[in-house]
Amino acid sequence: MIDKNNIQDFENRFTSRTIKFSSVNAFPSIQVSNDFAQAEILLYGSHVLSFIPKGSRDVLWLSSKSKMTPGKAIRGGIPICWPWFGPLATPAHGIARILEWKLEDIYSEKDGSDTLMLSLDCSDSNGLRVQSKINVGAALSFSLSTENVGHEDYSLTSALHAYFSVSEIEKVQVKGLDKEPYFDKVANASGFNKGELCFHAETDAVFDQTQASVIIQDRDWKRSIRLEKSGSKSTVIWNPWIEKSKSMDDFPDQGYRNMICVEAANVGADARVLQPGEKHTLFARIVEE
Ligand code: TA6
Repeated sequence: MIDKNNIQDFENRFTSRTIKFSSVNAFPSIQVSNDFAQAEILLYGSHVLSFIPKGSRDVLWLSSKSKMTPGKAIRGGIPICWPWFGPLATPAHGIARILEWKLEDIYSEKDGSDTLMLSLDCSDSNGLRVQSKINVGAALSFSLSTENVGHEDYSLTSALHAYFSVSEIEKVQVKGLDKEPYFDKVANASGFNKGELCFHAETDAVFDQTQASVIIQDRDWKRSIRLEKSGSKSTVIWNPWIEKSKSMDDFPDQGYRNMICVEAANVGADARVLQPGEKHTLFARIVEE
């Protein structure tokens, strides 16, 4: 489990009006509540569970049936897929989301937002170190910086696998991917997107030539969520729909109706080969408009 002294150490060293330490099940968590938003981040997986802009509702979706047990991925929030995406190796989506991260620092910025920095040292196994920098303000900003401290090239694939909360999936459009090629993992075929994305069936689309920001437009809740990114030429869009929702024991049967995954990524042709000593940062900024 997480080294509680690490938390205790911070509780002793760190007093703040806007940051408190708590726990979710047995997972130590950091609760941020400032003038802009509230958020909860677990040290487990450096996992953002929620981001609630002041006066609004949670931007992120978290399954009511999510496991909260060591070694299991959490269903919802922003799981980190790293240092591989999907079934490239075991476990699917890599190890970062099911490992204990070290809390490196927490501080309040001059603008009143709050920043957390966490790290994971896997140099003994794959030669990689990774650091997350999470800023909670009017927007949620997330940097995932990987350094190859080993002696071999490493082909890194990763994603900030964000689950966004929506009123009703068939009332949602995703904009920003017009005229973009993608691979349809459901049809196992390439496609070319025209206009906005709408959702009326299982969707698992990998756009691997786009640096564009994406907007999730929710007609019922009258809100738009913008996802901006850098260090990424791939964006993954996922909704499991009916049958796949039923097949996952950590996913409510009707859960697909109230979520959409839009993931800033480095996947497919956008994999990043890190030579020894090289670094890469995948960055996403999420803001409700
Ligand atoms: O990002 C889409 C995806 O790769 C889907 O293919 C599906 O597997 C989803 O991730 C969830 O994966 P998980 O391992 O978290 O159940």
